[in-house]
Amino acid sequence: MKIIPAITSLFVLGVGITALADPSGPDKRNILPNGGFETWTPLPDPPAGKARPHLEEEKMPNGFTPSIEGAEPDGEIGITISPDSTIKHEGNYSVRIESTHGEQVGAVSLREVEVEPHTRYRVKVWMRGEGISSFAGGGVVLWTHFGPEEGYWSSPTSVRQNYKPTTSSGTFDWAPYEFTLETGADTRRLRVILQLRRATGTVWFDQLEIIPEGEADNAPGF
Ligand SMILES: [Ca+2]
Repeated sequence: MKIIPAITSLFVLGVGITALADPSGPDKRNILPNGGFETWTPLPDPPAGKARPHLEEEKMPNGFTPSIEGAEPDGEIGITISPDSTIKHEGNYSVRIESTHGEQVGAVSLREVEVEPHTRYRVKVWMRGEGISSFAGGGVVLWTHFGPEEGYWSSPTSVRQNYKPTTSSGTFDWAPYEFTLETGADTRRLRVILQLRRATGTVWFDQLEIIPEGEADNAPGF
């Protein structure tokens, strides 16, 4: 009859370990490499005729691409993307998007990550903002795109969704922002886009994570 106290102790130990885990630290279930923006690599020149944000030393975080809307290649580029080793939430760097042009949209986009169909994922990112003034519904906006195969963006089955955190303008300290999404029957790829949209000011992102949380409610059998 000594088994019951043994089970109880294990249970208490388990709860203790959970309570000690740092809730702002990384989640072990995260499937996204370099979501902490720790490693950066120089990019080749952009294709002719395509505008690109200013990049510090032409570098981007590995696995991410830069984009700009509302700019001509030979016109004013008001978006700058850089690593920040001073203002960061975890590790050695965050990624910073600065805008001096309120009609442009600057983005750091995850290329693609493999995901499972009929699965619920939590997308979580830490954000900080300084002096963000937005126009025409802009500010900090996050997007997800998912679809069946590599390069699916133009596919009719591609699913696009946008999320606007309540702290998407003004000045705010590091805070986590998260949402969940459920993949469909044929979803195999997911992209996450971090935007500073039609705004001036600066936003920092760090510790972007994509965390699988089990079967989606839309799975067969529900
Ligand atoms: Ca980091």
